[in-house]
Amino acid sequence: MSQIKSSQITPEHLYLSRRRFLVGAGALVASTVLFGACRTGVPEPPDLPPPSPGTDELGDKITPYKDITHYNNFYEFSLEKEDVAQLAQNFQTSPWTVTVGGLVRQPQTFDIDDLRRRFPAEERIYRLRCVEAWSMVIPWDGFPLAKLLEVVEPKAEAKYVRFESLYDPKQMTMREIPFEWPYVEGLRLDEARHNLTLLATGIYGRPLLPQSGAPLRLVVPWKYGYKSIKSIVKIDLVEEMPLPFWVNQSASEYGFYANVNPAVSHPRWSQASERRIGETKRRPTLLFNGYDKEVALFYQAMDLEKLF
Ligand SMILES: Nc1nc2c(c(=O)[nH]1)N[C@H]1C(S)=C(S)[C@@H](COP(=O)(O)O)O[C@H]1N2
Ligand SMILES: [Mo]
Repeated sequence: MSQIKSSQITPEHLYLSRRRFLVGAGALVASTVLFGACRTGVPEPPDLPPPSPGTDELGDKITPYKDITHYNNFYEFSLEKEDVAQLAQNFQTSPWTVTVGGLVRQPQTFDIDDLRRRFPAEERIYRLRCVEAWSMVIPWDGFPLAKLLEVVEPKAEAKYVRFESLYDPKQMTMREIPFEWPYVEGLRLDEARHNLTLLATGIYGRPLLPQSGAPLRLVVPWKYGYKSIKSIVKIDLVEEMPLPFWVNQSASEYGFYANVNPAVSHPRWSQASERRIGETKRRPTLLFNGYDKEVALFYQAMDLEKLF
């Protein structure tokens, strides 16, 4: 335990500015508990068997359910990955609506239950690579974002999709931190329409838990995890490039595209390798997180050093 560096238990996004947050958030943040430690008040997750075949298409093992649901980045609740599950356990995810509008012919507000009925979930086993250089393999249940976009009929002027998370300070515990809420993300329309781009409603065949972004979250497997915005309430088709939450906090460190790229370092750490949760040895990071065959065409003419 004593060998665990503070950099491993501190969100890398905030590593240098941690003191500032400690002052602001006080005891909540100071009560850091190492991953795997026993917590009181957190319902123990079941030990679910991973769906067959138990691996992704590269043969990488599916991450245990407990790790997927107890090591989370969800800053609306906490900066501490091990605390999110507990702090989010009473988050109200029903009733829930998602409003889809902007540059579309058929703007609509969808009830989450109608969405689920209308777009039956399929299973997608994807690698999730956080910009902090840890990763997991997650069996999602969900439907392609493209199906929802088809229903609302984007207009010709629509170039990007902008996503917004719920921000409800009555329920979300990170009230004092100096971030600009709500959490916002964006994709280029062609990226949004790619078949890999998923709106997830479940994990391991179970409905999403609050810590994972219930009841509806985006999953874009070839991009850093911060693009995969949680607990979505609003989706807008827009003409201008949206300003994502992390780009707004620190544009020199986080880009709009956020494509996983071992050759382009974060200014404070290398992206050449990663720590797969459950493994001890680091493993090399793959270009576009291993989805290069599917998405490389999108970025052929782009300078990925500049448009990171
Ligand atoms: N609303 C919201 N969405 C979010 C985040 C967040 O803090 N708030 N964190 C992002 C980051 S940095 C990552 S790595 C993934 C983590 O997803 P997971 O906790 O399900 O593994 O969620 C992303 N989506
Ligand atoms: Mo992340």
